[in-house]
Amino acid sequence: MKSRNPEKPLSTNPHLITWIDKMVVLCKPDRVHWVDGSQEEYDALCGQLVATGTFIRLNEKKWPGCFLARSDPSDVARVEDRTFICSLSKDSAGPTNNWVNPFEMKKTLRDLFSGCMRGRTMYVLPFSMGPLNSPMSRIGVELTDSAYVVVNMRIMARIGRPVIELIDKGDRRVVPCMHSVGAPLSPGQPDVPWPCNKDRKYIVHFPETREIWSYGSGYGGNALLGKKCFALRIASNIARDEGWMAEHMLILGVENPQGEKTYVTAAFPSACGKTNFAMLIPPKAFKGWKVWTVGDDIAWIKPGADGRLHAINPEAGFFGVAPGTSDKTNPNAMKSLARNSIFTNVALTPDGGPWWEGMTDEPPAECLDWQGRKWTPALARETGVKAAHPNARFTAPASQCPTIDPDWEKPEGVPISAFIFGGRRATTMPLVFQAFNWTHGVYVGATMGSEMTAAAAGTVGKVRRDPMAMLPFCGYHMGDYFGHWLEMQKIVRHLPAIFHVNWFRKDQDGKFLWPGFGENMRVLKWIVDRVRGRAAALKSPIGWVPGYEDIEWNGLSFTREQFAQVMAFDHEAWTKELADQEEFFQTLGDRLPKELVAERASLIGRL
Ligand code: SAT
Ligand code: MN
Repeated sequence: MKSRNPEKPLSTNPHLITWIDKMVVLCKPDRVHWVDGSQEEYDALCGQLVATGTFIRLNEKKWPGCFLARSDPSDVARVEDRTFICSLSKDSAGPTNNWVNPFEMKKTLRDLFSGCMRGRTMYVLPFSMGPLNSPMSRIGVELTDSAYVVVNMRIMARIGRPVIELIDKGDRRVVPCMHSVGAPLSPGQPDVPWPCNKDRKYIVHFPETREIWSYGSGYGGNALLGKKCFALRIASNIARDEGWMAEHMLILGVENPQGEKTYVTAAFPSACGKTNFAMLIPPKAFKGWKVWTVGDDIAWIKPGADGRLHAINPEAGFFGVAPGTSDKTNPNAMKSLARNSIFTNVALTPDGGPWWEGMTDEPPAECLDWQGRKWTPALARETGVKAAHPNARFTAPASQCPTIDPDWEKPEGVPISAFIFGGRRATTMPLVFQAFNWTHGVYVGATMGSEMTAAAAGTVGKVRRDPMAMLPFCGYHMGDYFGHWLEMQKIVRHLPAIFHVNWFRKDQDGKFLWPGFGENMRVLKWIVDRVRGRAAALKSPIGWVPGYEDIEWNGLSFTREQFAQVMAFDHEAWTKELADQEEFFQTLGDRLPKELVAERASLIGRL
């Protein structure tokens, strides 16, 4: 059968056209639409989503260009148990990834995708991860039957015609990304606002052939394939092969009153405050200090000609957690999402605005919850029901962030001086410490732990090992990934210093010991001063730590005792921590680099 595509292809690339033709035959969409990425097309698609009930247009006066979507209650987060790394050998995927033989999986997918787009439009969505003119950028084409995905991807990536131009030059490898919500329509069957497949979801990666196939979900990282699937799982494979790093890290620049700028990246697991940290506003006492935002989720990091590591943000937007975001906690995020943004699974106020827990001091007297049911504060008190889903998200253009760094789209990226690791830990981990050296830093990242959040389906609150915040995102064997980190010290002349932070330590009564948010600037300043050789530190068994005097306290009353508490070294907790770390290391078998075994031995010695 020849292509059912009546629309003229935007590309002349024969490989691309052949692949699309094949996929049209497989998926049998009613129509094919080539996404040009224009404003007119975006507006038309949003209009269509309003007409089909997927989108609700928000109050145009208060929320210009904004829409609200409610997902199916079964499709609200990433599905890690349905995420697969189908490398040729099981061993390459490693014990932390689900693996299925790629030939078997291809067969499964072929069956699933057969006719899966019946009654729907297949959108041909070309996208670039990274600025179009950056040598560090990578290109993909997502074939999707979801218009919701197309409009979200237009915010999250560079899409459309300019990307086709790059593809048509013919010298760029394209990552093919198949996506279907897995809900074909028979003739005359009415559509639902959030089509998905409740029972069968597959988020599949083929590292060797660099392909992504996603079926059954329309939500976030499951469906916006440029994000976690490409920019982390596939890119981590490419990066290992080519000697760079694809990391789950925010990127920010700290400018001091003298105008000196220092860039750092930070790896925290999903929903642990990366967006807040990336948009931090220094406390009043930090006159003349500024924090600039480069990215809030993913960093592609490559050795530059100057012997330093340089990072780009492969994304163009923020897909941030809404609950807890407010003018107090993150005014820059609030300004970023004030217009031209898409809200998914938040509540709807009577005057046509979005709302979520923590957005305002006073909840609205009444609203519709994320599933469109009536919600009141009284009802919430009685039943505990939330107005917004805990993993409700905003999709907002990065260019709208008031603190977006003037260099955020610089093709060669920004030079990185420090890597920061951190998790959500009620106990054990101090506010901050610095690794003794690169290898020790890799050990610190490799042993990271964090309480689980609503960003993934699963148990919320349980501590799990999440090395470098990459557990759900590393597209190959975690032991080899640690090896790659260690390798980097052989190819990078001026390595960043490595730090670990924990904003979430609690006292015996469950109260946070550290105020967090803007006050994190005090820790950030110490980090910057350390890498600039201006701050002192004390040697502790776990790394270099600041003394009380080494932190700037101007404007915050935080006593020596409080500092001692948030920095406290708890021998018993660390004994347990080490046992837990060891249990994780054991799962990696002989792929665990010897250097990390040695680091562990010296840590035990120091304790
Ligand atoms: O993967 S998502 O993009 O849905 C969000 C996250 O988990 O960080
Ligand atoms: Mn993330």
